[in-house]
Amino acid sequence: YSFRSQSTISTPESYKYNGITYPKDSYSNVPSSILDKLDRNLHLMPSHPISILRQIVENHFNDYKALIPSSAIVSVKQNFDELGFPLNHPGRSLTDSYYLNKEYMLRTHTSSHEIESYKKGLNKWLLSADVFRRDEIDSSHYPVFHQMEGTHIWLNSELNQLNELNKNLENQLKNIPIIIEDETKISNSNPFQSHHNPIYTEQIIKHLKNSLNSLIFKLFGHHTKSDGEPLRVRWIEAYFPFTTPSYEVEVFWQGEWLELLGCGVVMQKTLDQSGVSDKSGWAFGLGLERLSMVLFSIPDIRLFWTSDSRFLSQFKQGEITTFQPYSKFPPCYKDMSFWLPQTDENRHESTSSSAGGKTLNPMTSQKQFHENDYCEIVRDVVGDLIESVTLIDEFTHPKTNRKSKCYRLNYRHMDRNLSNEEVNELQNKVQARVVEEMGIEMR
Ligand code: FA5
Ligand code: MG
Repeated sequence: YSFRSQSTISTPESYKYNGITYPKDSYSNVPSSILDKLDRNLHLMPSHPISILRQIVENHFNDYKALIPSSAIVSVKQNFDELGFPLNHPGRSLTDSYYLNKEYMLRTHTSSHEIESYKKGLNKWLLSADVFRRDEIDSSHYPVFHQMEGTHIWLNSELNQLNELNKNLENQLKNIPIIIEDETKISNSNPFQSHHNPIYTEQIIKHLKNSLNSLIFKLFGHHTKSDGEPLRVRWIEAYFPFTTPSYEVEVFWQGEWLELLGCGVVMQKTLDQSGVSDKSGWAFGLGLERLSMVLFSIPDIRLFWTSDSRFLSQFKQGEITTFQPYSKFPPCYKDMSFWLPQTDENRHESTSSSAGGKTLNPMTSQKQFHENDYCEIVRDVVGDLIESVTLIDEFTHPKTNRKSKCYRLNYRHMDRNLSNEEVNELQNKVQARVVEEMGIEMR
């Protein structure tokens, strides 16, 4: 792991948003194409699938306060520091996150709003927003997606009510065709918090599980009835710096376990920082795209961003309906083979302190190849016409030790045919940019 900078991708001269200017520095890596996404607010367009799902979850948890944060720009403090992310956590890297500058970034998760929400004195709330992560390119990854955070906390003096609350929830869950496979256990690797009364922590965990299981049944219930097979839901152990114990929930869907959300018992330190040391409870963070793709049968994550009415007109507020694909236009792929930059990185690496995680120098080992940097340039040139970028070959020259990679760029327009000339032109542009900005050499 190293804290590496991406290449000089086309970023605006300076970052201005809502009348605030964010001076650029060596961390700045938000391309204009991503900034343009800040005002799209898919989660607020009434009959967009992301928003439909948000509203269904909000209706399910109808006594929770629904919050919408005002801006995707948060401080690094909010997104990472206050939540206990160690300085060398990979999520902080410039290859994984978007920074306006050293201090401000695009939130990578809705947990970045936990503390400000607890500070409002709210005990039960849901918060939905767009989140931003640099990532690979395929049908389920897009640099912007949506999450919903949810929490329920109680005054410690009220935790004795939990037993009763759980009984009620368990009664509601009684006769539903859902198989819950609980693979979690109490263990040292996923510990309770030392100052918590374990009897109450167990009740909090039960309440978390009951609440989320009932949501999952609400969302998937109608699917299970149609094919007669009971839905399988799995709880597994997880790790997050801001919860312990921590869990992930998966559903068995079309032959695979699909991760829906992360959750856990809120770290007391988070509540202390929010001025509510006398409370404890649970939190979860749910991926809205991932759930929508399953529930509405949406095959490609780019479809959420289309303005084509053949997509948008299919959905109605309050209803989960199956997407009817309109004619898919043919793909067109082009391969690109290149030699990675010849670096003296081994020498550099051993003298640099970045590996220790203390000095975060983004310029260190700038020439190292990272796939996210490559994908970012592809997205910057090609926009949503790129469907996937796949590594299809990799090899090291036996004599020179030079490394080579071959990527297949799969182009497809959602709404029309692409001509071969058009794709060639795009491919050439990508090629010119990656050669110039990543120091790689075409083969
Ligand atoms: C988080 O982001 C934590 N903040 C969740 C959390 C909240 C834990 C509160 C504890 C308490 P994670 O990176 O696993 O965790 O993302 C949470 C969910 O977002 C995933 O389960 C998945 O549904 C969705 N998600 C994550 N990455 C992507 C992606 N690249 N594309 C689409 N959905 C994603
Ligand atoms: Mg996860």
